[in-house]
Amino acid sequence: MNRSGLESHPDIVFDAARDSPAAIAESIRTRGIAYLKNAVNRDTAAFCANSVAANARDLSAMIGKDVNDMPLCFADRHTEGDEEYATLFGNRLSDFKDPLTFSGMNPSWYYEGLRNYKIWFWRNGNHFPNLVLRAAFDSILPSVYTAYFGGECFTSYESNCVRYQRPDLQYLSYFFHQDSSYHSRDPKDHVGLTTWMPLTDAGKDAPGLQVYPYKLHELLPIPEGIEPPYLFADEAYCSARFGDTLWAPAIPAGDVIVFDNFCVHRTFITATMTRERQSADLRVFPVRGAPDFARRWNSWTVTFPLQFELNRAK
Ligand SMILES: O=C(O)CCC(=O)C(=O)O
Ligand SMILES: [Fe+2]
Repeated sequence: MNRSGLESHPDIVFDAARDSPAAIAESIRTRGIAYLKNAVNRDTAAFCANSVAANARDLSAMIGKDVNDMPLCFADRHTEGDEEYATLFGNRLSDFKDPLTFSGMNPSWYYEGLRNYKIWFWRNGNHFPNLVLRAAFDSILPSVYTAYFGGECFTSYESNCVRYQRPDLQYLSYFFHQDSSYHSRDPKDHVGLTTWMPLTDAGKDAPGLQVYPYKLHELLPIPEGIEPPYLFADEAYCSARFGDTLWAPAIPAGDVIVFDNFCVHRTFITATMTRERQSADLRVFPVRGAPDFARRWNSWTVTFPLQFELNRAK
């Protein structure tokens, strides 16, 4: 089987320009996953990729550590000229500059206080240009989410992120896991959807994503002797059970993969990948029947059908 081609799984591949949100939602329901071609603006994605790389470099220089997982606003940056990319509320990239300048972050944010520099960004999500959110909101995705959940759903800024994968940062890559299994080991809580959005072409000469493209209903064992909370599933168990069936599509920026909380996946990274990849993860949960862990999140929240809610932010 061709493990990198779209033709090996035609029944879960859709085109955002042609296919209906209902058909896409049905694929996620029955297979746990849908691959959407042409889902978001490719130029915006490419611009955000460069912004993530530059912002990550600045952050690493500030804190003296490599990072590969940052708040969503790390895709926003004024580089030069008058970038025309649509921002969430019409604010201008040139007024924003970059997340470190805008926030006034200094190295103490990383090591002191709550020991998590992300909290300020999570709570202030509504003040950023938010190019990634704007690209997602302008796409078929909100209709897919509401079709899938059959009603209102939301995303909390802290459940989303931009990532950086590079061959030399392989030690920071993600082994087999099911999203949300860090937060809960109760299958009833695993009602959310993840949208994985590469900002560069991925899966060929830059790290991609590898998935088990069939519906699962259970949470996989974590390694023996590990006490939850823990994100990763047992490596040997997953390789033995899923090894031959894993799919790692070559995916251009502009396409996305949407999958449910039971979908087993990991970073796909091989020795021949020489280029770096930036990507965004958006996570959406139903309003009715939201898991407790998602109710406890305390950052800026957006509800679909589209509604901006500031009252959760502290
Ligand atoms: O981007 C990656 O390599 C891993 C992404 C992931 O696990 C996710 O989006 O949930
Ligand atoms: Fe994941």
